[in-house]
Amino acid sequence: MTDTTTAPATATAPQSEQATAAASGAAATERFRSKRPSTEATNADTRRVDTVVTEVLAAVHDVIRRHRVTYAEYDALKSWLIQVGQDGEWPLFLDVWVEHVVEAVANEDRRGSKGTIEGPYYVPGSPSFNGSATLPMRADEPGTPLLFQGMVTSVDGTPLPGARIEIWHADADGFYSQFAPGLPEWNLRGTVVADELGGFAISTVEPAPYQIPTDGSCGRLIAAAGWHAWRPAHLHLKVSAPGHQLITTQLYFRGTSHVADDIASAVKPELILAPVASGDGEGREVTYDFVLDRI
Ligand code: MBD
Ligand code: FE
Repeated sequence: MTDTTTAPATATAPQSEQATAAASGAAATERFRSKRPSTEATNADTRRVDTVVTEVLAAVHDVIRRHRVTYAEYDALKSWLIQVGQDGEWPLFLDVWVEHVVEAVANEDRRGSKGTIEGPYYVPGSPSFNGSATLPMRADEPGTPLLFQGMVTSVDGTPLPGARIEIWHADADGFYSQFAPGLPEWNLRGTVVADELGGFAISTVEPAPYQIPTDGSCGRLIAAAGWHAWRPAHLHLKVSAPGHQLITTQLYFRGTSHVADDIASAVKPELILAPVASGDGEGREVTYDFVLDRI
């Protein structure tokens, strides 16, 4: 491993502000708008729109008939849907309850590493490091130190030097930089370029489980339905290399809460890490290798 670098993180928001659903929802909505082309730009085939939308509506009609949905419930739905938009929580809602099926369909032919959902909190362009890095973090960043290392190879086992590993995750309080106030801009976000052997080593801290904000529309739905609001602690990753398909994935931690009942249905057995105590006794470490499918 070469080039161990640590980027200083720079503060962007005052520590005094509270994390609110409206603030992180608005940030996620804004982020989505800025990264995606407008819907007018996608070439929607009329017949496909007809088929898919007709079937979605038929499924809704069927539920209304089977459960004899009332006008009071219909009006409650209308006001809730309006509020989801006002809270900016459409990205959150869709990524928690819909994206996992889109991901399963999109990646069903892959032979390499498993992917899973991206979620609402990816930001492109994080600080870049060569081979081995400590993610940008605060001087007093809370949490158990975690060394996450491995190799990136092609499906035939060929190492992929120069592969890019983008990583982002919540802090030990469950907050993501750029979506909660008071965190340095790139806190716990980075891009690590694999070394000449395809290897990488990333020092960070273990993330906490993530609770869907309770004060917004998604939180109201969860409370109304009597569900829990939790995702298990996870690392988000995007791994890519020339000539290979980018994989978007997440990794979880064995034995941590909600690994078996993720509200976003995004855990797969292959994605559960089992870190061990580090040699230096300071924290934990784990090895995980990424295998990329060819384009
Ligand atoms: C997350 O951190 C996340 O990964 C997803 C999918 C939804 C909400 C919060
Ligand atoms: Fe997440």
